[in-house]
Amino acid sequence: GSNIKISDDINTWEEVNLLYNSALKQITTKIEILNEEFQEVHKYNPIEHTKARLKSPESIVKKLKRNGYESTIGNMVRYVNDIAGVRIICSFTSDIYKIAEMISNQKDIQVLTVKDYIMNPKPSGYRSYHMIVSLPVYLSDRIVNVKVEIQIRTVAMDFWASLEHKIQYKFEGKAPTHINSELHECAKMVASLDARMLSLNEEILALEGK
Ligand code: 0O2
Repeated sequence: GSNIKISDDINTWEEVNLLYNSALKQITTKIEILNEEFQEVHKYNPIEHTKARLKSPESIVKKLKRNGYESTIGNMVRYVNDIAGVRIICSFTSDIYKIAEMISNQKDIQVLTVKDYIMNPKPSGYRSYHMIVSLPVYLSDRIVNVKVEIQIRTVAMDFWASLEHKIQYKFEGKAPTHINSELHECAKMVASLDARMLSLNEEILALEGK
């Protein structure tokens, strides 16, 4: 209607909470619908499971501080891209790209950035596909575009990332060299496991004539 004003103005912590939580609900539903549709058409689930979380106020403030920004609502909205975060876990690397494409094709979703840490793993060995997207949240008097970070990874990548995260947390990011190189070795094994599982699955699909 004529009353609708598109604005990215978010002024209070309560508004941050409300808007990012709404964005999380919307993206979660969208992903669920895409998964169900995919299941209908292709007779298999590309998504193993999904986790959604809002970043805690403490973590948001910590991240702003780490990047040299004052803790204001404006800075949170501008510089913290993962206040709302969804993690999508799937079986095969090929599913990751299918899911990413389905999400990008949604008319009301705008993809702001993509980081493909599968093609280009992080120095730690970390692999995952990251997208920052923006989607509109409809309030009573305005539409606010809200950012959501989507991480898409295989079960094996998730297994690795969970342990690595736990280890880095324990050592406050300064783990002993032998642990880091062991983790890096494991990351390579995960990549090769993913590749072998994928080709095994493709061979089976070919036999089934799919
Ligand atoms: P948490 O606790 O998961 O929320 P930045 O977001 O500023 O760190 P960038 O480049 O904007 O940096 O974001 P990036 O690297 O695309 O994504 C950051 C997020 O990806 C992290 O969030 C982690 O969830 C995950 N991630 C990135 N690198 C690694 C890694 O080496 N190991 C593991 N286990 N996870 C990683 P946060 O906010 O750092 O942490």
